[in-house]
Formats: sequence, structure tokens, C-alpha cells
Amino acid sequence: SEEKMVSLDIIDEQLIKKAEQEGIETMWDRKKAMKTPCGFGEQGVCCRICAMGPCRVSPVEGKGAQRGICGATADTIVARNFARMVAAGTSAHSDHARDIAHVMHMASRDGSYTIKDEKKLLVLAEEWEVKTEGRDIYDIAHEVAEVALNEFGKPFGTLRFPERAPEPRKKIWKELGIEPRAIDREIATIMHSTSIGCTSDAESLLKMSMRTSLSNGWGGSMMGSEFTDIIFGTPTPTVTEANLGVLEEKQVNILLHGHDPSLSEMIVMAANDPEMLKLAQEVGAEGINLAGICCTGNEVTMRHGVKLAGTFYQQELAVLTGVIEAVIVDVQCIFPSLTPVTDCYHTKFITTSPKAKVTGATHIEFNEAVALESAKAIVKAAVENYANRKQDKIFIPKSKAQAITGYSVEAVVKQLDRVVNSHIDSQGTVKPLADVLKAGVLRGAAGIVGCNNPKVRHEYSHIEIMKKLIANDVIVVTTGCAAQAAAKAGLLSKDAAKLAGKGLQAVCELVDIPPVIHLGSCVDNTRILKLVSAVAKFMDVDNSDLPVVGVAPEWMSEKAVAIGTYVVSSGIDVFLGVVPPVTGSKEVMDILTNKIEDMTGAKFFVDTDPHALTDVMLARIEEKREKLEQ
Ligand code: BF8
Ligand code: SF4
Repeated sequence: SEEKMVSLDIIDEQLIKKAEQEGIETMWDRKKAMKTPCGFGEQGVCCRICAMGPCRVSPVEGKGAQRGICGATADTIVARNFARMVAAGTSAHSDHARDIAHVMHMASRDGSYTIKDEKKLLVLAEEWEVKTEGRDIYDIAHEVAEVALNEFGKPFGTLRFPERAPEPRKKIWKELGIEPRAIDREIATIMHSTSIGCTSDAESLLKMSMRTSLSNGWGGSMMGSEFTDIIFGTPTPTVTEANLGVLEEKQVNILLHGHDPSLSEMIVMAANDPEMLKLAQEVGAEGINLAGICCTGNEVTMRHGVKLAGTFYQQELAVLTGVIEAVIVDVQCIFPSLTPVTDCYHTKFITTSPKAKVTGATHIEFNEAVALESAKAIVKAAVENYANRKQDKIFIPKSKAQAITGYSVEAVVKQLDRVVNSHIDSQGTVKPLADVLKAGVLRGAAGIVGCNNPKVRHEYSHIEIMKKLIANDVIVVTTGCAAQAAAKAGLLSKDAAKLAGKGLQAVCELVDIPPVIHLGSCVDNTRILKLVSAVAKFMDVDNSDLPVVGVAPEWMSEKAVAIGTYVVSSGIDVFLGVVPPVTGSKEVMDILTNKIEDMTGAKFFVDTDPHALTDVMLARIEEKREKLEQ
């Protein structure tokens, strides 16, 4: 029923109860123990950049300490802290991309890593002026990878991908002086400028943050998406299932968690290897069941339909089912608490990256040079652990929902071609999308992205906002843990079209898509940039002219801060459901939620009430429509 489809399932409560009964601590216990968070930290006015401090200044003008020992004001301290979050988030996405670029550089016809989407590689080669004629595809791949790796540290010029933006957008970046240069350079510049006694001007720090964030969105993240498609294939729509009910009692369950597809793709391959399947049968299992968590989950579901166990906040809960033979992780969003939680079960917690070793975990380093062999060793360890399950500790919740994943921009465009098969010249373009937007059949589009955060009722905001938007004929695209929330709620199924308004419903039927579209992992937010920019270019306007919004209802990560900043810098309004630590500075608040609009044509909106937040979104969308129709 409709009610059931979107109601928040009770399974998590059952597992939380199981944790209590077994005396296992989860994030909710720790959240409780944390009591009230530090007000200074929460408002961003705590500085520990040098050893004269830490200094905590008053967020209130004229009351309490107004300056740190060096003289830094609340504005300076808040802006510095914000900038460092952007730098950290950018480093995470971009360092992930760097690894993917290295993998492309080692790709070979007979190795573990090959080139799956030659066409996409050739398009990129052309864009980057890498010679293609008469060359072996692997030579081209290696040179493109080298060009990409140079984007991190090239001494002169600006990045290549921003060229893809609409002309008026590029002009804005140039005029603001925020065209991103080398990726590592932008991160280093922020670390330098935010060190003691360097930049104290808040606006200048925020502009630097914008430039650095652009080196993420139109740099590292975009590289991550593009290269992953080239090496492992550009996603096409696939049907899958989501939620902890995808775990199988009679199979070896491997939980894939983290971010970098160069590991998870190999694990998928290894788990399908006949040798491994035979081994699984030998230990008495019916097969090997892979289930994804976090962005790795998104990556492998996009390309292989691997089932989604769930979101960031379900990582501990998945282990509590007692049927996970191994949690295999690489980098980012991995709770250190997986060590004590897995210790309560037979579950092996296997770290694989030298960049993310976790105390108490089993470290089996993944070696890309012998990737498949490496992956097999990891899968083997999981299979061999099947016999060690504690039978009395097993509980698999029943809940799962059907979902369609795998919508790359290419897949979306292909799907749109169904509408225009009579007008051959508009095939392969975003014309149909632009048309329904212009006509108002769709009022607008929203990208709903980001994490879970125990500061808010889990997944409530994600789902409420999605439901309200689609009911108002706003099509939703989604990535990250928000996408998994949508999957679990049944919103990624074609059935969900019945929750949509008349216009969106008609589009869903005509184009044969769900009303909420899974575009991938968090680096794949660049697919949104690409799609929005394509529509803007097609309509001969800028991104900021389109009735399009970005939303992060339950964000928590520094990566999310970097994403939000590049989205606003790209001309798209960003709506946050969790308050960022900037409220201690009037100036920073004023820039982010007001003045930045004069610079980029977009700004931040914050409201912890999802319904109020959505009302503002809808109003903003209609405002843009009015201007667009003039
Ligand atoms: O990069 S949405 S909790 S998994 S940070 Fe992490 Fe947030 Fe999930 Fe992927 Ni994105
Ligand atoms: Fe205090 Fe200034 Fe040092 Fe920050 S940089 S800790 S405000 S003295």
C-alpha cells in the first residue's frame, strides 16, 4: 500500500533492541552519552589552529571574548573552519579520483582492469586533445590518465573539466577569480591561508572555499565519475533490492562498504568466480551474497545491480544481524566502532587501504597490481568464516524494497529518446527534458543527496522532502545515502509514480522511469552538474536560471560541505536540513545565505523542518520559472 511504501520501517528499531539485549553499543548510545554538544564548536567559534589557543570566542557581539589571542574575530574563526571543511571534503573525493586515475593508468587488455567504455574514453580524449587516431585504446587510456594525474599538481593554468560549464557560468568564475587551478594546489592554498596569521578576511576565505570546492565538483569528483565509467562501464538501469532484508541466511554474506570502485569491482568479480562459489558450497553455503553500504554500495548497484544493504547509519545494524561473514572496507564513512561490534560476532572486519587502517580490524592490503588475486584472498577469508556463525545470534529483518538504479546521464538521455523517436534530430539530447521543464509539465528538478545524521530523525527528512517534491511535479535525482533511503522507501520503483503529481506521473509513464532517479555515489553528484549544465546550454541560459535545487537534508560529512559549496558556486541553490557550524559569525551567515547570490546566482537555505524547507524550495522553483518564462 501507499502507506507501507513510504513508511519508515521498524526493522531498525528491532535491531537496536537486539543490540541492547546483547549489550552492544551503537551510534545511538554514543549519541546519548555525548549529551549536549559544545555550543562553541556547534557555532564554529572554537579555534585550535595554533598552540596559543584553543581560543573560543563569543558568538555574540559585545559580550564575552571578542577575539582570540592572535586577534582573530568570530568571523575569521568561523570562515577558517568552514574553509578547512571544504578543503578536507575536496581532498577525500579527489584523492579517491587520483586512485582511480592510477588504476586507469595501469589498465591493460589482459589485466584485472580493462577499459569497458571505449566510446566515453574517446570522447574525453578528444575533449582533452589527446591524439586518438591509429592508436591502441590502452595507449590512449594511459595518456588520458596521465593528463588527469597532472590536474592535481600542474603548475600553470586552470582545470580542464570546468570548460564543460555554460559560458555565462565560466564568465562568473573568471570574474570572481575562482576558476580552480590544480586540485592539490587549491587544497594546499586553503591549509596555508587558514594557518595562524594568514587570511583573516571572511569573504576572501569563502571565495577560496568556492574555488577549492570547484576543484572538487569540476575536478576530482568529476574525474572519479568519468574514469569509473570508462574503466568499469557507464551504468544502465538495473532492478535491485534494498534494505537489510537482502541478507541471506543460507549464503555467505559479504558487506561491501566504503567508496572506491577499484576494490569493490574486483570483489564483485571474485565473488562470481567459480572457484569461490565452489569453496562456498564446500563450507555448506548456497552461494555468496554481496550487499552494499554507503557509496561503494551505490557504485556496485549502479553497474551490477548488487543489492543495497542500506545507508551509512545501518553499518552497525547490518553486523547485528549475525549473518555477515565479512565487512570489507576501503576508505571514508567507516565507523571505527565496527571493530567492537564485529568482535561480538563471528564477522571479520577487513580493512584494505593503507589510507584507512582501523584499530582492531584485520588488514588485508589490496594490491591493484594483482587486483583480482588480492580480491579473491579477501573473499576467501569471508567464505571460510561462514562456519563460525553463532546460530543463536541470527536475526535478519524481513524488510526490503524493489528499486531501479543505474541512471547515468547517458542512460537518462537514452531513456528520453523514447519520447522523441519520431524527431530524429533531437535524439541523444536533453531536448525532451528541456521541453517538459519549459512547458511546466515538470515544475523543476531537485538533487537530493547526502548522509544520515543522528541530529535528525533518521531518513524522515529525505523521504518527506522527496514525497512532497514529486507530489508537486518536481522530478528528483538522488545520490549517496539519500539514494539508499529512497530505495528502501520504494521511491526508486516505477510504482512510486503514483505518489507523483499529474505532470510528473505523465513523464514517468512516457519515459518509463521512476519519479526518483538514482544517479550514483557522492562523486556522482557531478552527473547532476553535467545534466543541469547540458539543459542550461541547450536552453541558452545559465544553471542559475533553471528551476533546479540541491538538497542535503541529513548531511554530516566534510565532503558534503565541499559539495554544497560547489553546487552553490555552480549556480544552484542548496537547501540544508542540518545547520552547519557557521552560526557564530554574522558575516559568514550573511554571505552564505544572502550575499553569495549576488556573486553566483545561488545561495544556501537552512531549516531543520523538512516541510518548511520544501516549501521554500518550491517557492524558489516557481520564482525561477517566472523569470525563465519572461
Ligand atoms: O560519500 S552520503 S554518509 S557514504 S559522505 Fe558517507 Fe554521506 Fe553516505 Fe559516500 Ni557521501
Ligand atoms: Fe587562538 Fe588565533 Fe591561535 Fe586560533 S590562531 S588558536 S584564535 S591564537
